Amino acid sequence: IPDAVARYHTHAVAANQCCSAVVQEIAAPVSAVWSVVRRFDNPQAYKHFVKSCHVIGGDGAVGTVREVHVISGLPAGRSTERLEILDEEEHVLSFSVVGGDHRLANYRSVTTLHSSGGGDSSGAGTVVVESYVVDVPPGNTKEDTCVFVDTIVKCNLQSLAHIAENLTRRNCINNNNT
Ligand code: A8S
Repeated sequence: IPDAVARYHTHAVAANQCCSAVVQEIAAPVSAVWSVVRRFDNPQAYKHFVKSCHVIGGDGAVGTVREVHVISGLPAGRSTERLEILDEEEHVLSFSVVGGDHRLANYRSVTTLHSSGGGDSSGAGTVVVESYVVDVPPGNTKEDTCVFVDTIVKCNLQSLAHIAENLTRRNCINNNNT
């Protein structure tokens, strides 16, 4: 296991909490994936469950708070989230849930990007690791909670892959033309 993975994805998990991780391979360089992930103010760029997002405090640095509204049909309307880590060198973003009307109390996630594949830039890809810890809602099991959250995170990371891969394809066309 790379150092960075152990460092960022080792969580303290209390008895009433559950913890899991999702890994997604993306056929695009880390720079392209990071350009999407780093935008704490714009999660709707790849999270399809997010209807809108407004920064309600902070200047984009750690401590910035956003209010996310989710699409209808989910057991939630909004979520208030605080930026915990934004490391532009190591490509790490972490946020925690500090409020909202949903059932994922004390949710915290960490997303890290790792370059994979070919030594040359053309074949370079990215491995995304996203882990989280969350309180198990009263009346639910750890298993059910993890299935629910894993499903959301997998959707988000698959969508992230499509977007970053499309960005990369467009750049290739531009580079070949100039
Ligand atoms: C993320 C991850 C998650 C978001 C969950 C798990 C959420 O936005 C949705 C439904 C809920 O019930 C909880 O990276 C909450 O955004 C889609 C509103 C927090």
